[in-house]
Amino acid sequence: MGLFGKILAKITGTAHASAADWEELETALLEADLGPALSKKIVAAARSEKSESASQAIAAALRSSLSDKSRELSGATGTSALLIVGVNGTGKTTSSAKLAKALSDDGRSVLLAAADTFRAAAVEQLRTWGERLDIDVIHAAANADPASVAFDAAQQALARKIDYLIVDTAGRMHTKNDLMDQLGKVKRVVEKVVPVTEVLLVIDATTGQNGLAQAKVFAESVDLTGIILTKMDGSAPGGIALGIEASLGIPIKWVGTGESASDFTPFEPEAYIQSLL
Ligand SMILES: Nc1nc2c(ncn2[C@@H]2O[C@H](COP(=O)(O)OP(=O)(O)O)[C@@H](O)[C@H]2O)c(=O)[nH]1
Ligand SMILES: [Mg+2]
Repeated sequence: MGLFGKILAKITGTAHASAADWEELETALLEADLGPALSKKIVAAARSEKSESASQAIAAALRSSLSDKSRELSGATGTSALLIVGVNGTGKTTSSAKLAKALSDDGRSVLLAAADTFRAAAVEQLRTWGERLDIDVIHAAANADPASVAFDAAQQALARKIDYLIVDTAGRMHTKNDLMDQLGKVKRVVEKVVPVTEVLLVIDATTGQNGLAQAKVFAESVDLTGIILTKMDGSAPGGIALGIEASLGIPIKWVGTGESASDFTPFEPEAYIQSLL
């Protein structure tokens, strides 16, 4: 039984769900990280229906809260650059490697760029992934300018006729403005060489509403094209996916479900809704 299964069974089974039942449903939705506005909307949708169809009404409300934008990864003819952005620890580096593997398994040529030059360990981490996956990683010495690493990588990707350049970026700097300026600069220099077809924000599902707040900050500063939702294998109730799409309208494109390279799947809206119910 999914997250709301128990309370749904209760509401659906009775002729008249009580006020307490509706409250219980709203609490269950809040606990699942849907956020207050969306939880209220879904309860209202369910209450407007007869009890027998309450679960269909909820499914419909959940479905309509998801983004209707394409979840396909967009690419250009020739080389496309994908920027991976987000707060430290959310899973940017791991997701960059996972995405590289997914595209490579799909027959595409891939190059990785280690543009989080603020921590030597971050560069090493991506290089280790590259060795393991047999995918080249463009890197520079620690503390090099991230934009120059990205620019160099873009030139190499173009010269080598690579399909996808995946740029792993830094997640923290002195101030939010520094970070956003840096991301803007990385994007601009890459665009001088190849089109940036995706800016993917990585969100850690276990951070709940805090992850949503982070997403809003990034969405205000950079044009995000999609989300990679990580750590969906953990204790996260997973409702955050709905909260994000309902409030930002940015489609979740990929989901991380573990620490190994193959723990990565495209987001399937219908299967996701069924798992919640
Ligand atoms: N369980 C789980 N762990 C993950 C997932 N994605 C990343 N991690 C772990 O989260 C930690 C931070 O990941 P990292 O890629 O270094 O984050 P970054 O700072 O954003 O680059 C690492 O220990 C990863 O193995 C996921 O989908 N599931
Ligand atoms: Mg990293």
